[in-house]
Amino acid sequence: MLHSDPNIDQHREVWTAAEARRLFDQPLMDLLFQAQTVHRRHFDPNRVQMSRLLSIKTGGCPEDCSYCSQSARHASGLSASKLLEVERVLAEARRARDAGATRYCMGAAWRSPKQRDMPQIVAMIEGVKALGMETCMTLGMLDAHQSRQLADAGLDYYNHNIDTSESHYGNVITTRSFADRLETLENVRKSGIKVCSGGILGLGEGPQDRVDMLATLANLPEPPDSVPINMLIPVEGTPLADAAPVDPIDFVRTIATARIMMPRSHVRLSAGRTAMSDEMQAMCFFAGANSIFVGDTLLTKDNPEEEADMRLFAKLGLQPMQAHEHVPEDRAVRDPAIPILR
Ligand code: SAM
Ligand code: DTB
Ligand code: SF4
Repeated sequence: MLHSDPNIDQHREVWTAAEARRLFDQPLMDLLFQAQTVHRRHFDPNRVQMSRLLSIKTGGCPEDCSYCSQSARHASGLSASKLLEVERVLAEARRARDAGATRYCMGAAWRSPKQRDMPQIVAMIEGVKALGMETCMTLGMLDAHQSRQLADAGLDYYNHNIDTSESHYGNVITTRSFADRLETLENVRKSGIKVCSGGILGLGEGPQDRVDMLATLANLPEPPDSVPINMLIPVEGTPLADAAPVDPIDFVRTIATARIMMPRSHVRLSAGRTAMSDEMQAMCFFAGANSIFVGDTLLTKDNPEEEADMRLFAKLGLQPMQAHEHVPEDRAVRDPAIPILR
């Protein structure tokens, strides 16, 4: 189906929910083969981008996201802290760079940033860039003016997840709407910052919610540059503490479907890797995931130890992707034998 929005490249097709579901439901071997074929057209399949996270303002968040340890509305036992000093952030960033991270992602437990915090945020962006790393921030909702301020500071990426499908959204978060999320994504895109947006599996959603979420992302005026797919880390004291675990094969199917629907995006195997076997992670990389978070802490929860990731990379023959690495389009080999691919 062609895009009906006149502002969008008319040659780019939109994904209908039904098309996305057909991809997702295929026999697994067909889905994986297609995903790996698409992946090889646009990326070196043996390279994985590595991002490092730092919580620059932890806990005490006014939003009620039912998965999150940082919401002030849940008794997760996490105490709120103030925005970190710029020097502290830069010292952490330097360590991450020396350990091989190429992108530094700074997250704050805010509904949206306050104007008084902007000078500190701008100084963090400028300082991390000066270390030679790509910068990413996730600070909650942004209006057009705030997006421009961050763009002017040189911010490379802004992370803002849609988390789940539009129809499941209200079951997970009530203090903001799905439309609010899309509005921030639009402000970010218009300011020229690259968009990082994805979601979480394990929020009680069904398969149609998963593909609907992917269709929303793939059908944005430009698909996000990075698409984090998180697996819920159940947090005691939150409404989703006892949510049913995600079936690993369904998780892999979601990664593969994301790869096919957003062929040029970095698909990030995000939160939840401590609960995944090496084999499951290997399947995710085969399905087209080509980015991870490195370092033993995400924002507030555990991530695999650096040595464990180094062992996994060595076993799989994976190499870190360099900052700003780009695979030229002419490297692509088209395979006309696969009808579903564009
Ligand atoms: N407060 C900002 C916001 O929500 O946009 C930024 C930080 S927020 C913690 C970043 C993302 O982390 C969320 O959108 C969600 O997708 C993910 N996340 C949070 N808690 C999680 C959990 N327990 N398990 C998996 N992913 C989680
Ligand atoms: C994203 O999609 N996942 C990251 C990042 N963007 C900011 C956050 C994961 C958080 C996991 C739970 C925690 O550490 O509190
Ligand atoms: Fe706040 Fe972000 Fe956590 Fe939601 S996900 S409660 S907005 S920190």
